[in-house]
This record gives sequence, structure tokens and C-alpha cells, in this order.
Amino acid sequence: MNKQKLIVFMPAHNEAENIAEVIARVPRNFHPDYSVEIVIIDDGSTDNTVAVARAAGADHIVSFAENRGLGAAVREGLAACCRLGADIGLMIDADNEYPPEQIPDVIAPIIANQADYTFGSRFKGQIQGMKLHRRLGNYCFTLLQMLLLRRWIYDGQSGMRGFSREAMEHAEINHDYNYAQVLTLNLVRQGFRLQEVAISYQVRTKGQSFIKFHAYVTSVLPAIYKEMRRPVRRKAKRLSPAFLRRGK
Ligand SMILES: Nc1nc2c(ncn2[C@@H]2O[C@H](COP(=O)(O)OP(=O)(O)O)[C@@H](O)[C@H]2O)c(=O)[nH]1
Ligand SMILES: [Mg+2]
Repeated sequence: MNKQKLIVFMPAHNEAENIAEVIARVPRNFHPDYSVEIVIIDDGSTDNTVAVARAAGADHIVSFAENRGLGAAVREGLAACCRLGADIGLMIDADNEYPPEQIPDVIAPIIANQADYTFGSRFKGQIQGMKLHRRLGNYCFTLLQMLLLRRWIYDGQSGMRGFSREAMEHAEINHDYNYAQVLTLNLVRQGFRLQEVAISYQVRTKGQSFIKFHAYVTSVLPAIYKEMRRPVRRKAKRLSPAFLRRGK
């Protein structure tokens, strides 16, 4: 039987100190029916992220000539998964905060066809070292998504997410700076099924978070507004013309 393909992709900007360990921790043989490949989206790194990632065993590296932003990098990661024939995609930050060992847990609901889009959820699991202001920021942005989608969400800013092939093909990220909220609003409004899986999270010990309060708020809030103003086509309608015809 032909194996299914899981592609693990990592957006990375100057993560030379962290990325090798993340790559080494990815379980390559987690399931007899799945092969695993790793794709790095290097967002114009000026350190030796690319050389370190290649030496650590990354299978594919896409490099942007200049820094374009995390939203642009995740958009490219999803496109790369589709180009490379992934059946399932899994995004994980390159900074060694999220647990690659739990990749099988995070994609399990997709393999079981119970979800199309999953989060590794820190607030359902365990968190080590998150500062109070970051925790509060996470709660606020997650609450906003809950209100907009009228459903419970634990961790709307997770940097570890799984995608079915179809979710990857239809996902749209409407700004280059970030993806966290607009991607969820986009996929859930299209009718893709979201599930969250508890993970354990350890705040980075090397390198720096790119998040700056002012830039984050002034980029993310308008993008959320723009996403909510945009009409989305529901998946059920788009996917089942045969079903609709039968119903007539
Ligand atoms: N593509 C891209 N990725 C970035 C940029 N800045 C950070 N990242 C990556 O995005 C992920 C999360 O970044 P991080 O700074 O740790 O954000 P935090 O975890 O929310 O504090 C890491 O894998 C970073 O390498 C950027 O400008 N562009
Ligand atoms: Mg991080």
C-alpha cells in the first residue's frame, strides 16, 4: 500500500539556536501507514538557521529573500505541503517551545476523520514559564475568537496545529504579520471541524520572542476585522453538489 504523507512544517526566523533540536525531536516513524517529511520556511533569516536545519535533517527548505512575516511564512508552509503531496500538515514553531513528541496526538483527530483542523492546546495541557502579560494577552485574543465564532476555544494562539489536506487547500491567511486568529476564523467559518488536544509547553530558553505588543495589536486587530467582514463559502455547500442534487 502507498503510504500517506505527513509534512511537518516550521516557520523560522533566526532560530539557529533552537531549530536543530526541534527537527531531531520530530518522530519520523510514528505510524506504519505514514511517512514523515520536514519543511522549513526560512523567513529571511540572517543567522545560519538554514545550514543548521539542513544539517539536522530537514527534507525541504523554502527561503524568502527578505523577512516577510509569520503570516506569509505559514501561508507558504501550507502551500508547500500541498505542492509536496501531504495528506496531513502539521505546523510547529521552530523555537523549541512546543513538543514534537506530541505531533501524533495533535494529528490523531485528523487521522480518525473527527477533525480537519487541530491545535496543540497549551491551556488544556501544561505550561511552564509563560509570563503573566502573555497569559492575559492569550486569554483576550482567545476570548475575542470565541465571541466571533460563538464556540469554546482554549488556545487561540497556539504555535502547533494540524491540518487535513482539504483544510490546507482552502485556508486563507489575510495578512503577512501573523496567522493565529485569522486562520481559525477563516477555517471554522468555512465549516472545517476544529479540535484541541492537550500538550505541554515550555517557554523558550534561547533566542527572543518576536512579539511586540504595539505591532501585534495594531496588525492583528484590523486583520481580524477584515477577515470577519469577508464572506466565506461554507464547506458543506462547496463540497457536496452531488448531495445537493440528490436532495432535489
Ligand atoms: N516567518 C516568520 N517567522 C517568525 C518571525 N519571527 C518569529 N518567527 C517564528 O515564529 C515562531 C514563533 O515565534 P515567537 O517569536 O517564538 O513567538 P511567540 O512564541 O508567540 O513568542 C518561531 O518559530 C519563530 O522562528 C518572522 O518575522 N517571520
Ligand atoms: Mg515561541
